[in-house]
Amino acid sequence: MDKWDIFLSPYEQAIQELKIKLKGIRKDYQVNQQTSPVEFVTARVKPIKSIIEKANVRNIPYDRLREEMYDIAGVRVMCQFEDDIEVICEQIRNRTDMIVVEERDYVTEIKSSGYRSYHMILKYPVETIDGTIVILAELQIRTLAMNFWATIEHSLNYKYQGEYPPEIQRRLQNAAQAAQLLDREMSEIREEIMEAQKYFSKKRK
Ligand code: 0O2
Repeated sequence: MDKWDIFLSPYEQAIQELKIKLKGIRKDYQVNQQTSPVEFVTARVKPIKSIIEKANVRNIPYDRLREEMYDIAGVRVMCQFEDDIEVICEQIRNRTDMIVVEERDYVTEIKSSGYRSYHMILKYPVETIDGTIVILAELQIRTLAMNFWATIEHSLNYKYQGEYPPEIQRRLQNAAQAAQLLDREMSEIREEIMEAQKYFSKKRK
């Protein structure tokens, strides 16, 4: 095993546990016959190449990575409606198995790129054979529309490294506004949608 495998092992464990716990919230709402604010959950450990690149840009030495790089473990929760974000945040804040150390509200404070999402930095204890290791993890909470935009922009950014041709830049800004409008429109008919989904899930049973 090389040093990266050993270093990343608690992060791998953390994302698996966090995924199960966040999916558990969804299940809990369902068994209580309530509509879940959690639609689906994804998680990843940052690739070694990206960790090294970010550490170089931010001047973070290897032995400070655990303290200073908070998104080595990344978990993403997608929801249907913008109001669900706050419901999920409250659930997370009230838990005793993870501690929220920072919150970044890019839903209200939209990034200049057009990016919208709610971020929480968590302290999460991982039990290992050498004792408890407390790691930092980044939880991103966003609607399906926010996720659609961010996923597309992320892959475009990979190609253009942030240096978008003006036409693409303009279209991305338009798409960000369209995603925002979509969230707003869906929120307006939220009750109708939820009723329909309740009816649909009853019928499937
Ligand atoms: P990946 O591939 O997702 O890991 P800071 O300078 O500390 O304020 P930092 O560290 O970039 O900024 O943190 P921030 O702003 O909270 O964002 C971290 C993550 O949010 C990013 O991780 C992305 O996942 C997402 N994100 C932030 N801004 C954008 C954006 O404009 N477009 C998209 N698509 N995603 C964004 P990484 O490490 O960039 O990437």
